[in-house]
Amino acid sequence: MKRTSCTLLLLLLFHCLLAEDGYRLWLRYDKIDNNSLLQQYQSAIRSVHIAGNSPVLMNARKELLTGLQGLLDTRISDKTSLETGTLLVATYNNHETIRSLIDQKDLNTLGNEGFIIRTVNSQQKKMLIITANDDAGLLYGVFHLLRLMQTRQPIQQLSITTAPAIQHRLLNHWDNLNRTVERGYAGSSIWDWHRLPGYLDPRYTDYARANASIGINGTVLTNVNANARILSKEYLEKVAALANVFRAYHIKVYLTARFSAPVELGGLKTADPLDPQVQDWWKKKAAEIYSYVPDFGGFLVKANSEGQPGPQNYNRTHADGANMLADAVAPHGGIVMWRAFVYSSEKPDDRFKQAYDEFKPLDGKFRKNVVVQVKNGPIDFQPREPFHPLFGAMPATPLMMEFQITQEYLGFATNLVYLAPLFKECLDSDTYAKGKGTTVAKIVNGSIDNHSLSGIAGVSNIGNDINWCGHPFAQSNWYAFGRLAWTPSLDAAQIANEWIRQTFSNNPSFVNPVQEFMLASRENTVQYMTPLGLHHIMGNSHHYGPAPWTNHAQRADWDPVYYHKADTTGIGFNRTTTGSNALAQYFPEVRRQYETLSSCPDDYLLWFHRVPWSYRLSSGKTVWQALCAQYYAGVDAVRRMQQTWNGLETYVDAERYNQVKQLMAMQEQEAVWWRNACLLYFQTYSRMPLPDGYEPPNQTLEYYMNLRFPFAPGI
Ligand code: BDP
Repeated sequence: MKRTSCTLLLLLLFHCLLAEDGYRLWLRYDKIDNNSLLQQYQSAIRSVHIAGNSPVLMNARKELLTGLQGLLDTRISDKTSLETGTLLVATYNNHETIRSLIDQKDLNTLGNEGFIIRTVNSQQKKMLIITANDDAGLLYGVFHLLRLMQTRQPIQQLSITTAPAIQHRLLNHWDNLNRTVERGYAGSSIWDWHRLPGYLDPRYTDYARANASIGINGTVLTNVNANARILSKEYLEKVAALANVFRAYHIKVYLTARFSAPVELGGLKTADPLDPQVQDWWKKKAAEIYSYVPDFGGFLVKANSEGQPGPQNYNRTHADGANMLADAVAPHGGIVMWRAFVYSSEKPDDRFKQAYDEFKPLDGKFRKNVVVQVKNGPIDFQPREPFHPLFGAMPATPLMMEFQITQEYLGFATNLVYLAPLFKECLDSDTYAKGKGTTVAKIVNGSIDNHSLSGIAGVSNIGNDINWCGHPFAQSNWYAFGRLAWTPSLDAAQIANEWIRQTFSNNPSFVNPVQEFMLASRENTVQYMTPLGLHHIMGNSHHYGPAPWTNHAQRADWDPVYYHKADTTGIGFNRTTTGSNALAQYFPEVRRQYETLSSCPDDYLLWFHRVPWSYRLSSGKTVWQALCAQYYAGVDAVRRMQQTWNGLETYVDAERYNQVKQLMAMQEQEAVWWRNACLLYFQTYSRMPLPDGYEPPNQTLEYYMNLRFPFAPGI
């Protein structure tokens, strides 16, 4: 009896240890289950030697030894002697053998973050080398090698040289000091401000490991709708404690600066950027911040946008505001990321146009350490948006990309939507700014206009949920963001493939179908939410679910009716010369493509054109028929995805299998909700029937219009 309960207890303990709650993300390092591959790996890496002892290198070492021990199921020792099977990790300058085996020229283009992984032969000894100019590169190289092994790639004959295309690769946390997260769907903020700096949650280290593993080198800790208190001594001590953890993973800390802080914190009468006292206040504040965090990255600023204070309160320009802050951090090597997400309720003009109209005239007027941070599209992180017309329009100013990883407009944390195709669609868009091939990616990496400053930011989807991101598959969006920030030319399929293998399983019977539905998931979501170029038709303020009927916000451009403009004569926003003429902000090649009805892709139709309900698309369907077809196809695709998942039970741990299954059931219901609500509403204008054969909506329009969500997350 006693023995049985003991065994049961042990079994339970064992189960708990193995429980896949998603906490380990893509860094699981479970034993390689293929024996011949295991042997190959074991013979390729028999010992390691890591030369140096900086904090970054010590973390690289720890990760490498933990990873190898897990994957190879044997203890790998760290030995100084070089033998066959040694994995040597050292900077070029720090190891004689590396200098004798690698040509220094090969490191010329690597900067301080790039690395080389190479199989070499030295005095008949076959070894593996990870080298770089700097320890940061070694850390990234170690993670890369572990990724190769986790994804079961051959490592016998490696020759890899890689460096990041973009300099600043940042997460933006929209986290508030009270631990709520604006547009956060994965619990509370992971920053436990109350217990900082005394208590360092181990999560901070795991957060840093995860980011370093995908090349993210900076984090903005606080919400763009900023609280000045973060700049107080009390909070700077807490920030410093986080920075100390992150520094050893080559991650810099940045903060959002509330423009009115000199008034709120400093007791000044004004925050006018041209006022010497205000300038002085920021200089002293910057010096104070650097006394706590010597490698502080700089400020991210949302100014004169959605009620935030800014230089325009004092009749100054965005450049005046940005430059003042830039001067304050410049002596310490900091940067200012000034957001271009501005639109004003006083202006009657199309919201699409406002950021361009305000910022383009300021091109060339910013200090060298300012980068203007532009959202991927001109409105706001919609399921599909055309690229922002500012990309390519400000050659004298570095422009940083802002993507949203958290799914504010893409189904929160209940919808499985893999975002790499969305990110790629934007990065690969051709702006034609300097002729054909001037892609958004080339503007952002600074290569087109020779900017030494470059950056990319992703609004984080991380919270204190045990699996970090709420939906197990939402982790893939954090992962994809990092991988694309390092190499924007990577393929969305490759990234999905890597992520699935590391996060779930290497079994092709699992990898292939999952990869397939991940890759289709964004397009499917567009179909059941906003097909044919519809945009911003979700519930006001919380943005949960459809509400195309809403027309009562304080501002017209917060209302869905502003964007779809449906009535009995037609649907869509005319942004051509006969409408708002927003298209004039693009270079002619882009403009012409969108402006001409026959060449405007269906995907963007209602972004740029207003058409009658009977307008025929190239498929021969009318707009109404195409809308119906897309909404129904989107729901069907979710159902197919559910079926696929149901067939994969044997390849997944029970915890994650069931979690995903339940979330997919919610996604199906939400997709049906979107489809029914939107079609019933638009039908009141099209006055056309649903084409034959479609399942009829199971609720009335009135039912959908009466749904209320006072406690929707993320507000
Ligand atoms: C919108 C969000 C809002 C953000 C704003 C921004 O709804 O919560 O504060 O963007 O980016 O997407 O500043």
